[in-house]
Amino acid sequence: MKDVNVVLGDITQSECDCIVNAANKTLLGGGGVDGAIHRAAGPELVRECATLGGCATGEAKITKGYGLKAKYVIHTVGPIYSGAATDAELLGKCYTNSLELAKANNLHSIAFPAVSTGVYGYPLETATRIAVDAVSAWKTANRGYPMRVDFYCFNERAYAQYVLTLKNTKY
Ligand code: AR6
Repeated sequence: MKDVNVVLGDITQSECDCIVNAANKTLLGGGGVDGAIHRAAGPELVRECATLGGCATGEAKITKGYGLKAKYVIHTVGPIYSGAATDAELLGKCYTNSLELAKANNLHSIAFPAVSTGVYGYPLETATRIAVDAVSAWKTANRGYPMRVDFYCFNERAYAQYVLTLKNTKY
């Protein structure tokens, strides 16, 4: 897919215009990538997050990036994996709504973690397919708006899964 990359590494080091946080509904921080982003951004981030009134599953909200290299953080809340049909729909919405919010703010590069695949238990293989398909559909619908997408993978297994999924996708 044009302008889509798979990166093995720590998303807090990304120099994209915005990075996406796999947050929880409170937006007040947590473990995993959420904890890492808040640590790297510094305490101003949680102060801004506290003014946002939380975030529903599948939705996204934007803040500044403070101490991060990225200028903005887009906070999205993935579904807690349950096996229900709505899981996939909600996870897809996380990607689509994050991309929409980035575009609404005139941003042209975005880094995503593998939302819901850690603490929230979403099986990696399915979650990767949903992430890639959502980005692909959004790019098709937004032809003419340049947007670089970096999928950040925190381990070799996730990296291999993203590379394979992108390879097996027809655009
Ligand atoms: N850079 C990139 N990816 C990372 C990093 C990092 N620094 N750290 C972890 N990952 P998780 P979730 C990967 O659990 O499943 C939090 O407590 C990790 O390997 O961070 O959406 C929130 O507050 C995994 O592949 O997010 C919520 O309560 C992916 O990021 C809850 O966890 C997501 O794992 C959200 O759970």
